[in-house]
Amino acid sequence: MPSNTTLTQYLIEQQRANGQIPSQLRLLLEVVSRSCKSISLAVNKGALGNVLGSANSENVQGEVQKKLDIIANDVLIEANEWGGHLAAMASEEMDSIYPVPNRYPQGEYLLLFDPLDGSSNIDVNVSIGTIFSVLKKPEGLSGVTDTDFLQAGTRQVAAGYCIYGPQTTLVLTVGAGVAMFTLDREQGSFMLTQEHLRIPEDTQEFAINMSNMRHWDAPVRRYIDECLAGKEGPLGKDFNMRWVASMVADVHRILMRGGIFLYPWDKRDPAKPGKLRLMYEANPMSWLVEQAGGSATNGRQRILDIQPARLHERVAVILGSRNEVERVTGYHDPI
Ligand code: AHM
Ligand code: MG
Repeated sequence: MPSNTTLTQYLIEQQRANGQIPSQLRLLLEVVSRSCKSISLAVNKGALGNVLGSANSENVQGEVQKKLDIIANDVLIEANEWGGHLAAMASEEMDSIYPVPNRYPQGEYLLLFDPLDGSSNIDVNVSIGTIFSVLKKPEGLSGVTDTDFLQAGTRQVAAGYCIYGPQTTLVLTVGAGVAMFTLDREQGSFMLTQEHLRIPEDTQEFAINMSNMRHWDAPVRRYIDECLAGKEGPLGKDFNMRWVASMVADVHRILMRGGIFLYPWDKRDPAKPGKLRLMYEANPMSWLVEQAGGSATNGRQRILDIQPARLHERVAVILGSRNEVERVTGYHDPI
């Protein structure tokens, strides 16, 4: 049901009702949402804006950067550095943290983001998105270092994503459930279109990159084999499969109608805990999923409880409908 509530109104109402959103945090979330509007415009222009294709550079994890990865990163930095609400930012696309320059006032929040998730889909016109997570800078010390960012996901004070798909949609939590806002391009505003999102506890839809099957570990192989066995198998139900290869799009579908998403540890590079990044992807998405009644683990422990050791740390991810996530987690040895 469309409403007349803008994102700004929603945040102010949350501030009044729950004391959930201090004004600096509200400012931060509004600036992030404005950045997402700009990124959405650039994404929509595509070839007309000369924004497609490779930037001929690599990020810290050795991945080739697309032009739009860099444009989105710059938009978020430029919009957020001067407002006085942040101490520093960290991005999947930058080697090190970006402390707010001395010429601007310093705030108490830390912003982390994957500026454009689903990079492999940019040039083929498939949904992509921006994922963000907000932490508070630990009190006491002046200046800001990497260590200030190394906080477990349970310490997030806000998290969300904006998906650039058939609609541009912002999904947000500040710890009081999950709300969804759709960009009204005529008005230039994000309008509240759904509140209190709930993920059904059961599902018959899984999302995994099946081409990696031969590299999976036994518990994940067992679970997917059981899904594929359908009604006649031990789970007693038929499953459907989806894999967009944009985490934002797969998680969005799960928030809308349930499902289970897996990007598990695999044997291709045994030293690598997973593909997805803990701080930029897994933590914000896990908090959203939990806030909507779902569950998120790395197979052996709750993702939000993981104490990060490094900024660009990777992690295995299993998230979505609670009963299925618990089932496959139960197939793993606990830590
Ligand atoms: P990115 O942040 O560089 O775009 O990589 C993360 C993406 C996720 O959005 C998606 O779930 C996954 O990588 C897809 O990986 P694969 O191509 O191995 O299926
Ligand atoms: Mg990503």
